[in-house]
Amino acid sequence: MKILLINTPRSPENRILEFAPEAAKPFIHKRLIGPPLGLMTIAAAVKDHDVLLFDTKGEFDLSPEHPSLAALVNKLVLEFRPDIVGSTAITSELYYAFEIFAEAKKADSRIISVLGGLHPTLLPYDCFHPSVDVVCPGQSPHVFRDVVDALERRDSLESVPGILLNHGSGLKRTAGKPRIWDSADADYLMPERAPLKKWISTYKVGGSPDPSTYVYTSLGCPYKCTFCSIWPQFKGKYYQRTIDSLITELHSIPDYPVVRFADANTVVDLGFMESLFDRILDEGIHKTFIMDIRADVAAMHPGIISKMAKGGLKVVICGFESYRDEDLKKYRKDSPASDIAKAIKVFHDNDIMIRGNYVIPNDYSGDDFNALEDYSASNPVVYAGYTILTPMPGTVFYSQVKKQITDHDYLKYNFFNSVMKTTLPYEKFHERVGSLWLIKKGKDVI
Ligand code: B12
Ligand code: SF4
Repeated sequence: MKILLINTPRSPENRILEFAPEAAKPFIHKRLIGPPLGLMTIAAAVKDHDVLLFDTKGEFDLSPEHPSLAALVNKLVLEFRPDIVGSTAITSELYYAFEIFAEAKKADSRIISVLGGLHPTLLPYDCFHPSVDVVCPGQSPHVFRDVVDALERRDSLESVPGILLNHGSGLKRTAGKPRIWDSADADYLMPERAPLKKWISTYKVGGSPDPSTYVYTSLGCPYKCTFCSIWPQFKGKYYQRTIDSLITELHSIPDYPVVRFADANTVVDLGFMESLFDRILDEGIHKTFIMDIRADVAAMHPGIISKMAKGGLKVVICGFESYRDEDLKKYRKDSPASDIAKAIKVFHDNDIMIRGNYVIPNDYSGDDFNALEDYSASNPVVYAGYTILTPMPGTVFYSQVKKQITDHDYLKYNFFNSVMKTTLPYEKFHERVGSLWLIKKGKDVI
């Protein structure tokens, strides 16, 4: 079968950038960079077929004068002539997946479109659209494989358990349960990186001259923060990969001196991380590592941070979220604000750069902004990020504030736009969030 996998472009909606003071604009995130790990894993599941993986994010970064998404898809379809087109979607990129499928079908009406990813996992029925034939929720490379096999055999897709099929009037789940698939351990699939060579120069973060790739050491998260999409995606479970498989993968990616662990929360099992970094040191693996670590973990376990620093950990992304314990309790962060200063010290003592992220709720008053400005300025980090506390569909926070949501345009669900009524006037609110980015001047994004 000929399979075309297309990564969605980014949503351009960014009210923080739009309303920020000019001086702050250079420091605000414009784009996050990196290869599409989910689709690379899907490509690995069907690699004995003829697969073309196309990264529109990389393409648009490489060629700022790029053609429209529609023109690009049209060209790809006419040149490659796929039987199946697959795409992936987080909430803010769902409409682009619809557009990709619609354009593909316009170019060739025989194409079967298959959608997967985070949003279809959390809200599969939300993906009902005339352009979508099949929805594959969950970690579903094996399910995708079953879909491809069924299409090749010309079997009905009703024979594939665990998918949703478009019946015209709605999506309907097929009967039966999909096979059990252990994405982190026994069934781990080494992502297909070779097809992304064309865009490798765009996968550089934080001013690094070297490209980076994503590797996950775990899936899911054992914590239950109300605003987070990841633990609902994995139903609260946490799956750890094996050290041997990680070491094999790290040895297999010489083109990528920078490795960003794509985990939600990398340091959960301290013993595992100790052993992993022992092996990294023993095997002479020299990489720059970037990972997400909670403030409480660094505050309580400085030893593991220095061990990882010796093994190449250079950048940490840390969700500070708020300077106030009452907010952190409300978010179920399970870490007091006092851990922030302790964590910063531990990271700095180990020469680790921190991207500390604060989330700004829509009910922030002028005084709240002033207090956060003071707090952030007295707890400085190399990069600080300030995004909007957004009720992502499928999260606990979404169900808590559902009635207060005023904007249902998914393009705005990327943490850069308030989708609820703000206490300050709408423009002023975004301007104040934009001004916060001046406090610590990160110049690029991670
Ligand atoms: C890597 C990553 C990225 C990468 C690559 C994503 C891409 N596709 O291009 C980059 C850096 C580009 C990125 C960007 C953004 N991201 Co991001 N990203 C992640 C991260 C860290 C890991 C995702 C991952 O690779 N997981 C591992 C893979 C294997 O799992 P997966 O993607 O779910 O794929 C599996 C299944 O879903 C399924 N599947 C996936 N696709 C398909 C397709 C088909 C056809 C099938 C059958 C199955 C299938 O099978 C896959 C393999 O098992 C997550 C956080 C996390 N730890 O989960 C955030 C996350 C997904 N990102 C998020 C967000 C919001 C963004 C941004 C909007 C952030 C921003 N404000 O800018 C931007 C979007 C673009 C931009 N503005 O620049 C949110 C999404 C929340 C939501 N509900 O929408 C997350 C959850 C982070 C968070 N803190 O909440 N991101
Ligand atoms: S915000 Fe971080 S710690 Fe909280 S549930 Fe999500 S991934 Fe886990």
